[in-house]
Amino acid sequence: MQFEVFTLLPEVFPPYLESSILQRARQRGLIEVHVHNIRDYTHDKHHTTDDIPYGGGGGMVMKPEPVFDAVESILGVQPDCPIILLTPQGRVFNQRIAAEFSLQEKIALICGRYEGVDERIRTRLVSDEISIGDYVLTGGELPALILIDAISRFIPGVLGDPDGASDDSHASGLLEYPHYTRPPEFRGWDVPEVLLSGDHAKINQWRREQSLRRTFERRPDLLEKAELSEADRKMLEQIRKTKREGS
Ligand code: JBB
Repeated sequence: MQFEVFTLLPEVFPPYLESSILQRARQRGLIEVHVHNIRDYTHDKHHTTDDIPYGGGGGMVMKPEPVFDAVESILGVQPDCPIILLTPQGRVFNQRIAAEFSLQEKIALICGRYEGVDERIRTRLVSDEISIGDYVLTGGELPALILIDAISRFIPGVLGDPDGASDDSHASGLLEYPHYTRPPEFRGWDVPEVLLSGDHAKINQWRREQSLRRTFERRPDLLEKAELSEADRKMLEQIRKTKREGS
């Protein structure tokens, strides 16, 4: 899969892309990330990428010409891949959207700066607007890296194991159960007995209960869309009951 990134801060991408899993994915040819500096597509002496807003008011707006020129010179004038603008005005990104984008051969990511972009970029160039959450950032670069990371994990081979992204938090729609590793006792704090028992049926049952309990306590909103078995529903009813009794 190919990511074409358009940004005024190209230097922030390599350090993250050169580390760990994404580096390996790139070396194996599973993903390619091409970062383009929007400033290279300006034509004036000062390489201007922003301007004051029509109608007045504060702040600066990203000019349309350099963004259109950059995207069109890389993708052509009638691009057939998604062209994503990272913006707090977009649909909120999640695991389902990541999985959908991972089916694409190529996607473009446009990183806004200043107080936002000229509206014609949204309406005449961009196909999708995506937000990573309800907070304000100084630019779309970190959101773009988050999309690259979350989407790449769905590409077969990127995680290096055949199970891929299927076992994660959010894959089943539930939060993960608690994880422990050695030592079995650390500063007097023990690993739960069941995990040392070797009884895998019991371990799986314990983990499922923990996932349900955590999701109920921390993210009850997720339970509405989670895939639950009849046994899960019974377990949840138990969890709800013990909560009501205040234990
Ligand atoms: C950015 C977070 C953009 O597109 C907008 C907008 C509003 C305020 C600031 C910015 C800067 S770029 S991308 C994700 C911020 O409405």
